[in-house]
Amino acid sequence: MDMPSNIANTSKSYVNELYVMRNVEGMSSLTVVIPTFKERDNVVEMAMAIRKEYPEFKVLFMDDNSNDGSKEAIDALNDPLTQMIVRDPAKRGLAASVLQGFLEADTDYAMCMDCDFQHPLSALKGIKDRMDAGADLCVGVRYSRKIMGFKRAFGSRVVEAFCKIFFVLHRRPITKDMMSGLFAIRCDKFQPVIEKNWNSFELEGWKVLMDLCKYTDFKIKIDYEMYHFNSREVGESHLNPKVPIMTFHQLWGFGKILAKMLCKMYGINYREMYPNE
Ligand SMILES: Nc1nc2c(ncn2[C@@H]2O[C@H](COP(=O)(O)OP(=O)(O)OP(=O)(O)O)[C@@H](O)[C@H]2O)c(=O)[nH]1
Ligand SMILES: [Mg+2]
Repeated sequence: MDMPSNIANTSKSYVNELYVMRNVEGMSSLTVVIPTFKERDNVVEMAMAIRKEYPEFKVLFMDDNSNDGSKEAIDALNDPLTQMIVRDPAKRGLAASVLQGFLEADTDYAMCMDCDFQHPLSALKGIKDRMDAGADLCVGVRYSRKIMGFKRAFGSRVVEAFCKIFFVLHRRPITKDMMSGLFAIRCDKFQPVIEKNWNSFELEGWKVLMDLCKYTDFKIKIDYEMYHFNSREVGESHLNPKVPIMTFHQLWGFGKILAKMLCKMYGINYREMYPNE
């Protein structure tokens, strides 16, 4: 394929060559939003793996001030479709990172996924195809959670079932995997919802999909893509006792009572977590 000389001369880096060779005529329609905290050992591998499989996707890392060289490593790739935004340390939060990334996206769709390869890259194609076919929201659904270990997988199922009951009672939409960290949205439909409800979201929480279902004010066309969930190979898990507390806190009034009870159990100060209540 002949490359326009002005583009061919811009960079000799591997990623840029891939970009030029395979994407020069295409426009990105999807941004992969990846929240990161201390993922130095994964970011470059992730950026390059996505670029290789999906030359036209934009990649947006939303980093919570890791200060571990992640930003420098991503900048050094010199990939025009990949960037890392380092967030305000005072506003740290996994959900805040994902939601801000969704607002930053200037493509038709935005998808979130983790940076530790637990979500297989092969699933991204199916999700994108389903969005192209007209879905507002496509949720990646894990075939099995066994890889998390029996206790955690069981806990995840029980908490999810519990959350679903609350959503049904409050007449809010549910999805097959409410806890999934792999899903895509239509930006034109969801960005206004995020802007309007920013202060109501559980911004430090982890269950972003659940909050989007909670606050969305239109009938969502939902589709699903099944995938095999992997285990984290490199880097450290960030899971901590505050995660289930924040998940319960998303469940309206009764959920907040449960969150307070969990705080007592774990010896965590609820008032410090939610000073405005
Ligand atoms: N921006 C941001 N990203 C975070 C934060 N905490 C975790 N992450 C990222 O969110 C993603 C999911 O975190 P993980 O630690 O993998 O959580 P998990 O998948 O539930 O746990 P494991 O199964 O043990 O890996 C990863 O890409 C993390 O780097 C945070 O406070 N801010
Ligand atoms: Mg993980």
